[in-house]
Amino acid sequence: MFENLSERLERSFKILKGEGKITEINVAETLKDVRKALLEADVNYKVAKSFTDTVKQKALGMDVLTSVKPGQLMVKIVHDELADLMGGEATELNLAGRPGAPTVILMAGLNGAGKTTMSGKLALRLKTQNHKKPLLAACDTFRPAAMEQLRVLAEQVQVPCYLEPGATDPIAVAKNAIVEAKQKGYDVVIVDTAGRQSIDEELMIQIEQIKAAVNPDETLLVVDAMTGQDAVNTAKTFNERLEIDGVILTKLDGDTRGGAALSIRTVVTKPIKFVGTGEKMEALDVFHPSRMADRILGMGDIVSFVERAQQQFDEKEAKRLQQKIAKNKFDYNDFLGQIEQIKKMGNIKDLASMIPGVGKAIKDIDIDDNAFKSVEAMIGSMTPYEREHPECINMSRKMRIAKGSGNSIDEVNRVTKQFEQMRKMMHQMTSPKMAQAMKQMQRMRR
Ligand SMILES: Nc1nc2c(ncn2[C@@H]2O[C@H](COP(=O)(O)OP(=O)(O)O)[C@@H](O)[C@H]2O)c(=O)[nH]1
Ligand SMILES: [Mg+2]
Repeated sequence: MFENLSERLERSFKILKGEGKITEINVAETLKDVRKALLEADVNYKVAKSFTDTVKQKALGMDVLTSVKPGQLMVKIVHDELADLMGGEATELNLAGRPGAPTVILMAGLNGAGKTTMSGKLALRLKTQNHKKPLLAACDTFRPAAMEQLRVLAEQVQVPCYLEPGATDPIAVAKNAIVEAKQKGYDVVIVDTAGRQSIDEELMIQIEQIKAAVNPDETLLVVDAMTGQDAVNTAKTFNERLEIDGVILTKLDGDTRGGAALSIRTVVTKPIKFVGTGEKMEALDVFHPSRMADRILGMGDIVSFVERAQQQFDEKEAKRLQQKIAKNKFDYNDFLGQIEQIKKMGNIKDLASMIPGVGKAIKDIDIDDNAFKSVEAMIGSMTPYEREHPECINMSRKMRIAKGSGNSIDEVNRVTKQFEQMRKMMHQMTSPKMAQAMKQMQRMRR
């Protein structure tokens, strides 16, 4: 599955091998290659572009972890973004149903996409995994052989099949199947429908009418993953007409390039719920975006390694700072660290403009990384002792710092004063008294 894409991505990451750190230049180079790999896999070009843009932003804003190499970090970021692209979490079928009525699942799609096969697979899964009593409804009255095909599959998975030999009206068959289910106590009805070679008006009107008649809990669109971007376009059209609940990708066992799996979620904004991986009735998998990303990259070990390193780094750093603040020991080194963090988050103006009400106000003011330059210079002119003991900075030390950093004494005064205020405020927020006051306030709100 997706062998070519996996290989191409792995080659892209090689660009970062031997590089000491992530820079604008080596990230741009790597991502140019990643984007090419995605396009070759038939991923929608807009999706590929926004994907690499996001990865770039994340890569440049990442914490520097000495234990993690740039190539490894990139694998992790690309992995997470791939999973995100495919929907993040797996999406369940809605089987809750309505009181007194069976859950109805409507299968839609083009001819040969795998609807009938998937109907059989779903019936088997619902029976064995969800302990349901499904009924298969043969509503492809367009081809008599299609009804027979479903009957044979139903027998194979030992699920009853509702069929009206010689019927020509799929809407009537679907309605009758639901009546039968109610009478006989089946709790899920899977409605298999006819397809066409390509989307045509007649097919769309017919499936719309069936949908209106049976009011399904789940309308699932079955698409052939081998058809790449065509599958994405089919899904888009069906969704516009039919308001589908999810997509099933079939034939992922074949020579699939991956474009459909990677683009559908973004283009159609509907989740992929299942994938078909063979002709056998058992060849059905729940679609797990994260596991699919694992498979595409084939580098699960690196991903979990980076995850662990990041977690440890975050926790250790957060705890250390917390303890320092609690002891009122937050110093200029910590302050510098915080400035670094803020700078890594990207352009500050962009960030600040996201705060409601601020956007316009700062539009004409030039805020960028330079905003910290003079503060950084001041801290740079402090001795290690002064950085760790902010309270020792007296007038003569301030004068030396001002001279060393090219700032006026007023400016140094202002910064040190603000630092002391900030330190005091942070300390108060962690003190037991403060915690008590917060609790009291919360109680008052209830
Ligand atoms: N390899 C493979 N073949 C499949 C898969 N799903 C369906 N098929 C085959 O695709 C063909 C068309 O399937 P069918 O269910 O009749 O499609 P329908 O016209 O949409 O009902 C059949 O030969 C199936 O065996 C799959 O996941 N993998
Ligand atoms: Mg069929």
